[in-house]
Amino acid sequence: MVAAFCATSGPAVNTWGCARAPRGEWVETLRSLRTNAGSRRVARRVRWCRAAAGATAAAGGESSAETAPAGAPRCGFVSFLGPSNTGKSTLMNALVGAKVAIVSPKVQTTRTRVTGIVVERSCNAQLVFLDTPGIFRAKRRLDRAMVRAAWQSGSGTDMVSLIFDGREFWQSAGKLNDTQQEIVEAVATRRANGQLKAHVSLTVNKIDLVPEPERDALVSRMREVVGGQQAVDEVFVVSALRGTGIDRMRRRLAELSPVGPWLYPEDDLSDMPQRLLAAEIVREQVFLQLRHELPYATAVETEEWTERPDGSVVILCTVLVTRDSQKGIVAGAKGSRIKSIGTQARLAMERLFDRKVHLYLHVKSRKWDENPAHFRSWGLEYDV
Ligand SMILES: Nc1nc2c(ncn2[C@@H]2O[C@H](COP(=O)(O)OP(=O)(O)OP(=O)(O)O)[C@@H](O)[C@H]2O)c(=O)[nH]1
Ligand SMILES: [Mg+2]
Repeated sequence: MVAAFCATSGPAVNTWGCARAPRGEWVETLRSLRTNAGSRRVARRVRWCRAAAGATAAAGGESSAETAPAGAPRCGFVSFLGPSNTGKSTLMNALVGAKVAIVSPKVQTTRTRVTGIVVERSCNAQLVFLDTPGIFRAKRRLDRAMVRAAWQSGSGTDMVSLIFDGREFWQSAGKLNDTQQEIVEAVATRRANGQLKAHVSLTVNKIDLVPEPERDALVSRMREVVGGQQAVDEVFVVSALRGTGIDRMRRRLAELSPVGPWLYPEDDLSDMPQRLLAAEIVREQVFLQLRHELPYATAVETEEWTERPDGSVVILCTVLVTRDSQKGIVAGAKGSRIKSIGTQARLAMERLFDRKVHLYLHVKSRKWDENPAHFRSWGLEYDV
């Protein structure tokens, strides 16, 4: 162990830097986060959730928007699929109205499926979003596992949304890049052979980065290129960062949700265990504060979570690197880097968990990227 650092409580500051929730009400804390086996495969999970709630409406089943009695509760699962860095996690946070997924300007930030839950009152609907790792040409084992998890996320959900970067499309003069093309073709093929029955939408994100006069033409072009390949039913145009188009998208997805009971308590914003969320919060700071390849060699585990009688919580997280030589870089001069990571992470945790947090960070070197148990704990397959 090179560094052990305790970030004790200070003034609570919102360090999330996420767009203000466009649904009008900013949800400040994650309440009733429940523990579950996050590693369950998506299709099984959706089925299980529905069975547990006694739901009768199957994904894409008979109880469609058209035939449902007015005001009947709805519950819809929506998975996101898209290249890395297109704003999937930012979009899910915006739709949910709270920060449940970590975000960074670096590619491949999200490593597993992350759930975000929200209620859309106008349709009496609960929406369950599955944010996924980005699709990219994966070489390392972890990358391959991430990409596979992303592809699997669409199975069994009611809706799939392809999240593409509008500015990138604009900069490429209206051509899909290889990854976008691969996604569109895969979706079209799966739809054609009946493997994918979900409603598929295309979400053009980062529209704020496209000059206003160009936007309509860009969206028409994208419809043409993607719609022409039988891949999508509908197009949403949004800026997840600015909140543009988010209300409309949430309402529409709620309308498309099958009739059935809500599967989570009304206040739930995610079903990720708190220990996993704590680790993710530290990992976000690792991504934001460390440079070059180091974030990709890093994983974070929560080793201890101890509730104190005064309501505070003691959390011990370990930052894992793959080589001894990387420990010093994570620690920084006189431990300054790990101290800064700890301070920012602790502030974010206090905000999220709505309580005082005593955060201890250790840095250890371990071949975590060759450990099947580590993959399993994140719901990822090892043998890919
Ligand atoms: N300008 C602008 N930036 C955005 C928007 N949405 C996301 N971003 C930025 O894009 C970067 C990537 O966002 P993420 O939400 O982490 O993207 P992601 O698709 O989840 O990335 P991976 O998890 O790596 O696949 C961050 O710097 C975001 O702030 C948007 O609508 N407009
Ligand atoms: Mg992400």
